[in-house]
Amino acid sequence: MATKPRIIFHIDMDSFYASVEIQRNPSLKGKPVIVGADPESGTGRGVVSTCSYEARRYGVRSGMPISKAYRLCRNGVYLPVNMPLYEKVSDKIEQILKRYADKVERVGIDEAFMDVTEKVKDYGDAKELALKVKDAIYIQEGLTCSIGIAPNKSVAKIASDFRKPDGLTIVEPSQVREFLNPLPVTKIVGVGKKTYDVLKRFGLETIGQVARYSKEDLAQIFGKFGIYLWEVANGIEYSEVQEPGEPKSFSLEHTFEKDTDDRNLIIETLQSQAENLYRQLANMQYQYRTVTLKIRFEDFETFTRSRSLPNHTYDKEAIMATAKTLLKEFESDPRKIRLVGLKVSDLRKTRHGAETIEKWL
Ligand code: TTP
Ligand code: MG
Repeated sequence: MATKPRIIFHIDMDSFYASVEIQRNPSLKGKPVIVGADPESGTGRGVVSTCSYEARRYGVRSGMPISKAYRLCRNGVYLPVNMPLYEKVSDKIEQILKRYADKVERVGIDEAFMDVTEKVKDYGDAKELALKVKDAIYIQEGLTCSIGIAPNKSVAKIASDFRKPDGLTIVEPSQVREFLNPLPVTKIVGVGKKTYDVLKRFGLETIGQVARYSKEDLAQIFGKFGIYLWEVANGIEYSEVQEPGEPKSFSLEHTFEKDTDDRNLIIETLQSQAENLYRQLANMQYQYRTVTLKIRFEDFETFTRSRSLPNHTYDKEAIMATAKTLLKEFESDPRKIRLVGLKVSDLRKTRHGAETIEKWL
């Protein structure tokens, strides 16, 4: 079944710590603000955590010793890091984001992914939604952010960094390759100085060069990371937006004591698995959308078959009904069955407790 291409946002706050400081003390607005000063002396030791865009014009950058920043920008305002404050603001932003997407994955204090595939009908719609998110953050917290919109996480992440501050960069599926090709390979998450030095030795400095390089050779050089690089470079990276600790699926398997062709026994086993899975869903407060049946025959040949329902659902009976439909394909197979398994996946957190769900059924 063809699935709808995903629409992923990556949100990254602009000069985050510095912007929070300016928001709290508006007299700093328009000034070069450098966060990371030694709390005792105000300047001197320590490194720059971040700085306002005004300070960046002087060449000040994250990670630079404060002493160097001070030489570059003597009229800057140097402030100590106030982590509890930034964490509080970060939590509030997460709450705002959750209003606009089913899934929000925070990946750092000032960035997050959102999967809005189910919320919008196309990229035009996604743009409107992104503007709403930007407005909400600005109105509630007085902060600007940059958003990248793309069919996968890695491209969305690169896109949010493409135009900053207060940027919005949209890369539709058909534009992914042309967007990525000219960019330096260091734009890919995980490509630091060491990886870059190796890639350069192979003549790979742009993402396009990596995309056209052999996947096998990259795997030889970098192992699994090489495959990841190649996939990202080709715009075919499919990792999901994942809430922390969020399970991807619930599944159960049962190996029969003796291989069997007893249809009643098979159905009963699946029925008990379906009920058990439903209980797990209800307890953990998840809806599901996809049901997968696994069958292993006596000769160990194993099949999995999945079917997605039109919508996410709490429906207890649909687990078994779907399993039965999927089982039909194997009913004419003369081999005995060794194992059956059921899985529910494509999960979505619900707002209702298990008791509420029970009452509905
Ligand atoms: P970034 O998003 O990398 O930087 P930023 O938000 O300050 O600026 P930009 O507009 O370019 O996104 O990092 C987020 C926060 O993490 C940043 O505000 C401070 C902190 N940080 C450090 O403490 N040390 C560092 O070296 C970097 C890069 C960030
Ligand atoms: Mg940022």
